[in-house]
Amino acid sequence: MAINYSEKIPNNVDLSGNKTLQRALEHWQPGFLNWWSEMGPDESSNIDVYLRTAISVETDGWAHFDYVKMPDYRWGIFLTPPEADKKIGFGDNMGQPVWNEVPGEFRNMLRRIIVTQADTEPASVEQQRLLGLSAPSLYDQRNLFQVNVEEGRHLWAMVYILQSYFGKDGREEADALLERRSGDPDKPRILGAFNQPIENWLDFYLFTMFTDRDGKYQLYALSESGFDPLARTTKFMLTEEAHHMFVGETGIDRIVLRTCALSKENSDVRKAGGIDIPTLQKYLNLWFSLSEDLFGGEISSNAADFFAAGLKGRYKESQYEDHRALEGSYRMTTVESGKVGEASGASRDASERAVPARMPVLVDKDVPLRTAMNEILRDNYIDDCQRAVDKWNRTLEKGGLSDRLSLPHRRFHRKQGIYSGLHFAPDGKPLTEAEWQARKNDWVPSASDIAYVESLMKPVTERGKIANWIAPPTRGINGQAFEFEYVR
Ligand code: BYC
Ligand code: FE
Ligand code: FE
Repeated sequence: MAINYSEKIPNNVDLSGNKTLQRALEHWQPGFLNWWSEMGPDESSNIDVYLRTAISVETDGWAHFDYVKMPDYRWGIFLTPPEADKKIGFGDNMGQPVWNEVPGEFRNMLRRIIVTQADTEPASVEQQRLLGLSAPSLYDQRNLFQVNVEEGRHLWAMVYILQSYFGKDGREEADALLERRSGDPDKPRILGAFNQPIENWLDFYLFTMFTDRDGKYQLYALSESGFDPLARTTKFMLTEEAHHMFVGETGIDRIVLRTCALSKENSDVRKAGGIDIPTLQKYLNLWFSLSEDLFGGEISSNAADFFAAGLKGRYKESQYEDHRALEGSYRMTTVESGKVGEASGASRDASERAVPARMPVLVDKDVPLRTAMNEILRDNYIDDCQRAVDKWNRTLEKGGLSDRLSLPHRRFHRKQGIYSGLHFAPDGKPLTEAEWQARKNDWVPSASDIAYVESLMKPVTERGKIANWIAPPTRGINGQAFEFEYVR
């Protein structure tokens, strides 16, 4: 499974042995490079970045570090090795040999999953396009670029599958991936969070913390797939994903650490040029809720079909005993049909009485297990996010601040699923529209919060120096010091 770097497209899938595919991918490559120069990191084509490149797919020692100009990065196709006699591990086809071709009856479903996954990769690069110009340090700038080139490689990973297994449709989908644009009203990216602007480095750390972490859970679920090429490619993507989440989780921790230090200089952290914890909490509320939406509806027949077919499993399917999930149910809090009821009690002013202030009525319900697969994956995800929040809170405690961060309730600020279109407080309490309007600036970033955070985003490009609002990392990349010239 050695990676062949002597070819135009580095790969460990014997691309030169499949001329048709090789031609199709070589045909797509210039389009990708055009897209990268147009939509990739701004003003970055001529700088040297200390990047890691995959040299083998084995878990130990797969990475090589060196200075690379990003347009010269060797984007390629890397799959983990096939396992002998591998069987489908869940769903209706459990126990049958895994597929190495697309099963005809599941073709549309599978294409849709792969296209959705693929679309997020270039989207995130587009969203992060301008951040390099305001990086708080060379170390952070380098990490941003590392994430960007690897998301580009994830696009390659999915395009390889589309072009290898989906014929003409696959080639058309591969082209369309380079045509959609994050946030474009006419040709937007597919999923909500990938059309949301990432305007500053606080957005970036929270995105890599929360949104890339959705990627982790989705990729884990796809790495269980009975369609083996998808399982093998997502497994390797996961090894790259770990660094993206590291950047986000430690980025927030370093902000928290710095805020603790600044609060000793001035109890008003903003006056000391830092990011106060209430502002951080609002940004956290925003990105966590946007990322929760990426798991789809709580009750989903799509998810049930994906599971039944054996295309998309659960997180670490082997942790479960029953891999068919035909029996059993999942208890969740839903919104009563008709969705909203009269607001109860309390005096309301005339304007609100004219339009009755209505709020959601909650009711617990058992749903068939297979239809709850999105929610089950979201549960795993929320536990993982909580672990990180607990860690940040230990940093706050050690730093002598009494503020604490928390995840908002899963009902808060949702745009997908059963809670969408309704209003809930961060603790999950139902709200009327008027209550939400009155309080929302306390819960998600207001225009003045955004302007304040924006005012901090001044680039620091000197070796060993860092912006005032964030602490340096405890160690550098690949054993290098923080002072290392990560970008030149
Ligand atoms: N925004 O049954 P439902 C990553 C649509 S991140 C907009 O509830 P389903 C990365 C849905 O498509 C990981 N639309 O949902 C991170 C459906 O549309 P139609 C990406 C949404 O299908 C950082 C309708 O609502 N990978 O890798 O069970 C940087 C009702 O659907 C959204 C994947 O997502 C939304 N948030 O599940 C770089 C894996 N949510 O049919 C990269 C592949 C739902 O009415 N995707 N809809 O037109 C899937 O497995 C599923 O499609 C989803 C949704 C989990 C996304
Ligand atoms: Fe990715
Ligand atoms: Fe990622």
